[in-house]
Amino acid sequence: MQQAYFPNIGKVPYTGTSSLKAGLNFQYYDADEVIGGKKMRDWLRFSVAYWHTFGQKLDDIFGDGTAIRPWDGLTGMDLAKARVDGAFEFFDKLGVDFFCFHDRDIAPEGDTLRETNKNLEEITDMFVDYQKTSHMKVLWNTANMFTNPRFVAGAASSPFADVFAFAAAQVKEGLDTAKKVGAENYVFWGGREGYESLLNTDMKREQDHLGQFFNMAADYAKEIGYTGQLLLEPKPKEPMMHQYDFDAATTIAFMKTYGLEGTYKLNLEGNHANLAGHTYQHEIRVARSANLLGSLDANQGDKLIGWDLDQFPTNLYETTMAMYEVVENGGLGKGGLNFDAKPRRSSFTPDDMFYAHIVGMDTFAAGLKVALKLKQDKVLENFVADRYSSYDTGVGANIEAGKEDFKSLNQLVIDRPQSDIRSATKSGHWEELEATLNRYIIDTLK
Ligand code: XLS
Ligand code: NI
Ligand code: NI
Repeated sequence: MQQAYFPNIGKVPYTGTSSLKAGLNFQYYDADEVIGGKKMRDWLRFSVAYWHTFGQKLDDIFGDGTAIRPWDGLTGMDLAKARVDGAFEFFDKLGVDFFCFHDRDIAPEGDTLRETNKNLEEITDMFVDYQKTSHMKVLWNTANMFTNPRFVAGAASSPFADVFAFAAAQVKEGLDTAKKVGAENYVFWGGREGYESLLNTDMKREQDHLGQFFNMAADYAKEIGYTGQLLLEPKPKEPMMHQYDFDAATTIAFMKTYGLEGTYKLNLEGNHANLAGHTYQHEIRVARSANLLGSLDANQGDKLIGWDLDQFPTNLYETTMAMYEVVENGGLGKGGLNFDAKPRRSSFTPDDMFYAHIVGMDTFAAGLKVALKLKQDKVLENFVADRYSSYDTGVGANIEAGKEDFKSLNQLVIDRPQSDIRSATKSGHWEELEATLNRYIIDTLK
């Protein structure tokens, strides 16, 4: 490391909850503490998103970037290299084990793809060197196929065959990169894989091309012996009016249509869930039920602005329920929690980069603690088991065993009076469960 990019910041320590004031310390995240049979770092597998943390200028559609960064003033490959040095200092001081990047986050584009790849490889050589002297791993890498104007109408779903070829070449390099840096996953987020208007779109043809593209990618990964997990990241819209990988359920249907369930899993993001009209927990539950939970992009949206804001996660209820699903899943396997999040435009100093990650990590660590306690006491399991217990014996068990039909069931209920059938249902006690959840959060974190 040539110079310190964050000279005023040391390694972020774990201090526990002795102070009410937050600072450059963790109050809940104690990386090596074993809870629920695993170290916290292994439950949570935190990852820093290269684009937001080292690329963001913190601009918005009405205003220029506000970010003050140690590499301001540099350009081109000098900027790219300074960011690598700064990034590895940041990872080390924050105490994370993983990072994620798009190809275009780490190096500038040249005039041809060949020149672009050369720039990219110079930077990934630096990654590989740093990986030898640190414990840092790549959670996933991906191809940015939405910024360059050639992707105006999509990448693999573009109406233009040459653009499909460019996308293929870019993902080929992406998978080679994944193998080179040992990425545990490779992600496809279909930034512009959707449409703006059906008036000019052949939806079936675009989806067929996209399905074919994912199969070609899986074939190439196999051919080069890349063994990481391939992931699709659903999002309903933005920048397109409609994105084909709308949400977990839609993407699973797409995967089944194009024979991708054996080779791909899902990467799910909190803010994307909200844009699709779901909770984060819903999306994770859908994936988990289908055995397709791959990895998580950790961020949150805002009730007051309906857009992909990529806020750092600070909502304890959301992180508790997300971690509840992760605990039920037995962990995240090769996946992790990638902070696809940026500080607000008004939080523009370099130490905000630390504060933002610290609150995200602590909020997920706190959520993990509550989730494990809920699970240990079987609070929800017992309630849910009782709620469905009529399927454990008698006619319920017969239905599940396929031993009943419409005629036999008709026979069973045709003469039963209304007063009698009311006694067959039970209250869901939603509010009572929420009160219990409040108690668990307050008591576990005190
Ligand atoms: C955008 C997506 C993007 C992916 C990676 O909304 O979340 O950041 O995670 O391309
Ligand atoms: Ni997003
Ligand atoms: Ni994302």
